Amino acid sequence: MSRVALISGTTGQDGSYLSEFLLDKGYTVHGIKRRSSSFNTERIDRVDVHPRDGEARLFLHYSDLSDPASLSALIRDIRPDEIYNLGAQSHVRVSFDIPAYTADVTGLGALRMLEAARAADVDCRFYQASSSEMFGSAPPPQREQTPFHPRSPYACAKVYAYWTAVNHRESWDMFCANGILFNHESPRRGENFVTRKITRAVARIEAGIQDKLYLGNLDAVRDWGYAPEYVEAMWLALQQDTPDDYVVATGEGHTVREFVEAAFDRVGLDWQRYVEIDPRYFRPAEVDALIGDYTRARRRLGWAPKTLFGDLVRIMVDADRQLLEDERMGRLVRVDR
Ligand code: NAP
Ligand code: F7E
Repeated sequence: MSRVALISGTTGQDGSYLSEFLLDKGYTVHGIKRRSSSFNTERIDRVDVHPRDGEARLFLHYSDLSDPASLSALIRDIRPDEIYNLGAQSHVRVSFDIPAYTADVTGLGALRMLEAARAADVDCRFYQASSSEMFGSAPPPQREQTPFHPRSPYACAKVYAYWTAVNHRESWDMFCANGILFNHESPRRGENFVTRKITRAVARIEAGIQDKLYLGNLDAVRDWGYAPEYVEAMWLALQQDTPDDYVVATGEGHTVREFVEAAFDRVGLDWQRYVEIDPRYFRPAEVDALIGDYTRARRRLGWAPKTLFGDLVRIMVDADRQLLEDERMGRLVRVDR
């Protein structure tokens, strides 16, 4: 019998990579997709039938983290062995514009999933997608023991979800693990996060169809890793004998300015001719520097990052150049590029 996983946020960057990872391991994967007025399954359309045996083992269901009845019904029907709660309003800047919605989906959504699992009385393990944003203004390097100091409605919601998972572990003896993941990127990254915004702009500027790139704070330091590697850490966190919380990071910090410079360098352009600062992209409260210490993940999960900053920039710029080329040639465009 194949193991059964339920993923919220299946249609997002991490959800799509995690679905592929679990299918490769022989899991049956159930994903939550939410209703939207236009297609939102582009990232996982390519994996709806698993290539190994031609048999569909990825199933998508309409539900929503704001809708407890549908979550309960789904968990009761599917009876998953593992639940990965990746769904969220995940944009930090946007969370200042829609704070109550962010708290509801990103914070209370975790509680709804946990309570639905508890009410269904299924013997399952629960992964909560926690975030380095919870550390906020705590100075680097940040590790599991570092006190949280959230700096946005998004980060506050993630702190609530983190403690709710810990509380379910302590109160109800549920197997709940938090992955405290630092920024991780890929060609599937949403286009309004800074790395993808930059790599997409570099490809368009090189092709002559964009002339400027408007950005906010170039001094922020982030620890950027490669998303396909980070989903393995999620899975590993649920394969341990006892549940715990893990920082997942590269341990390297770089400024947004360094990312810009490296991305323009890749195509032989001088970034200073194209980048302008637009204060609209500044945040009411900024997180200045996030650099993770992943010692616990390395020791206990045997996990370590393989793709570091320079390779990540290259992968993303090259993917966006290829995507643009495919679009211009009218070729079938796949998210994986
Ligand atoms: P993402 O690409 O923004 O994906 C978010 C997913 O959540 C999407 O599938 C989205 O659906 C879904 N979602 C949004 N609102 C929902 C709702 N009301 N009900 C159900 N699903 C909903 O995020 P990601 O980068 O893959 O990140 C995955 C998780 O890890 C998120 O919880 C994020 O906060 C957290 N995280 C991310 C990072 C990072 O650097 N990427 C770091 C730490 C933690 P649509 O496709 O329909 O929008
Ligand atoms: O910003 C600066 C911005 O939006 C990174 C999410 O996945 O990782 C992500 O959150 C930095 C910030 O990611 C622009 O001010 C400058 O300092 O790419 P970002 P984030 O806020 O770090 C964490 C770990 C998560 O959990 C989140 O879900 O870049 N920045 N100029 C800009 N950022 C954006 N988006 N756009 C700009 O124009």
